Amino acid sequence: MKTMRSVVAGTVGAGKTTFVRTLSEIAVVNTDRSATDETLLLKPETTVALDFGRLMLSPNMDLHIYGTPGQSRFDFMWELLIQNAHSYILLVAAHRPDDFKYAREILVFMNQRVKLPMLIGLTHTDCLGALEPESIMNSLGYDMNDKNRPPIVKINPTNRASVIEALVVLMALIIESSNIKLSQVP
Ligand SMILES: Nc1nc2c(ncn2[C@@H]2O[C@H](COP(=O)(O)OP(=O)(O)OP(=O)(O)O)[C@@H](O)[C@H]2O)c(=O)[nH]1
Ligand SMILES: [Mg+2]
Repeated sequence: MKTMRSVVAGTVGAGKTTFVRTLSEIAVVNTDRSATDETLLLKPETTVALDFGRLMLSPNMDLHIYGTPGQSRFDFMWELLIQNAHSYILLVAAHRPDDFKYAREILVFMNQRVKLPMLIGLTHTDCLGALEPESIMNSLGYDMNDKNRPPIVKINPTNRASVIEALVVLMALIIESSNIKLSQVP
């Protein structure tokens, strides 16, 4: 059995835990605990270590999917998870512009440690005040016209079809980065 490992990183409340729960075929390992600080204003619980889920990709390949904590005081978990990953998704809540700077800091953290296929997942695009992808990408330090920028996918983590769609984009990036031709994939 071959195992792919993907990490779902991103800002507090962006939807990382929800993404893992929606995708996983097994009961997820979840470490959400009562929020005690400013996160409490946003939601009652927050991830303190990791979320873990699993999905069969084929009879001989599975995907282990790990959600990170959003809070930077748990960044030792970001380190641990990203060092063992084959790819990652950065989730950014499109309706919380105050968090874009922090999302950029998470990106810098990851990119200083690994060079992996990754995409930007915009969540909460259905919410009031959601910004357009171009403006969010600018805040993250990307030029929309730059051919080398990561792909952006709008994701609703509560919707399985949406989560699967993002996963397909991620898998295509992994295949592209490993120089395997799509026609060779069984
Ligand atoms: N309307 C809407 N709600 C969303 C979306 N994505 C996530 N949510 C909701 O946002 C809330 C927070 O989601 P979580 O999955 O706990 O967020 P998280 O990124 O794991 O948060 P931390 O672990 O605290 O960093 C949940 O109630 C989700 O249902 C979205 O795209 N649209
Ligand atoms: Mg979480």
